[in-house]
Amino acid sequence: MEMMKWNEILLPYDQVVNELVLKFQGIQKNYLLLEKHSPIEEVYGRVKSMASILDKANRKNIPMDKITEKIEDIAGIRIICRFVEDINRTIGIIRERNGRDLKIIEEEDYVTKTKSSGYRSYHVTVRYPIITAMGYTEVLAEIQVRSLAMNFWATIEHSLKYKYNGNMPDELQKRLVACAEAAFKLDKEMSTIRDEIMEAQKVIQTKNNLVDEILKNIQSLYYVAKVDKMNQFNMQFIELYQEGNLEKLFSFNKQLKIMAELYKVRFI
Ligand code: 0O2
Repeated sequence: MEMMKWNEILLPYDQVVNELVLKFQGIQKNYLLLEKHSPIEEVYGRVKSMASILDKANRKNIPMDKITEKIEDIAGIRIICRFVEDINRTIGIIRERNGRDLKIIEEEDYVTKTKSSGYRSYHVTVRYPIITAMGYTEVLAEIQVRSLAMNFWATIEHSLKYKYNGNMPDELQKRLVACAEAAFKLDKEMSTIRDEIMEAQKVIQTKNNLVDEILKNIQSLYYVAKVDKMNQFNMQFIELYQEGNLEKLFSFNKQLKIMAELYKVRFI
């Protein structure tokens, strides 16, 4: 297969990865704005390298003209969740899209059916429609959903796999399986203090959103209020911010809103 053809083959995958990453990041952002716990902690994606595609084709005896049909993870999306419980919620989000902007082809549950390597993750293979400069097409993409601990383990194990090129010493393999069990235990422990962690996360998000709002409100008042008054507000804000008391920050924002009414400024 010529070089140019590869570029054409991989072109839609690049766009699929970008679109899907953006969509899941959008959902994560929604949760943060609504000050709710987001099941999605982080999203990223990649197009499989040509070398890795060829390796897999070789390993699985896939003919060159069947690569896009048979290799399901040329476009790969990884969604990382803070807690194991969030994995199911995230899968629910993906299932909600089924028949809308994507079609689910297959689900593989390596969270409950752990691989012999110790690997845990939930894989959803989807068919995703896309329009590129070359026209309409549909390509396969693999969405991997896993917890932070599962991701930590998989990342380390993956690089070791590369290092040993399929000949990892038995002893190391055993230790990795033990590490996977430790990561699983960590996930279970974290789940027991989930409510407390989520509460702390909510307080941080409320504070971030409030600070954003205050700063935008101060900015709007700058155009109409007296400079001295605004400098005073700025100083007051810095003091309150350093003190970190949410109640005081809320009532300071109220003051800004009263002032906005006086000056007839439209606030957020
Ligand atoms: P990359 O892109 O470098 O991550 P199988 O024949 O079923 O074992 P298959 O057909 O490749 O594997 O499908 P599967 O099981 O869905 O695996 C696809 C991807 O899942 C892999 O991509 C890995 O990203 C991840 N994965 C699966 N098993 C393991 C594992 O034991 N350890 C780690 N770290 N990751 C795993 P690739 O092909 O490895 O490439």
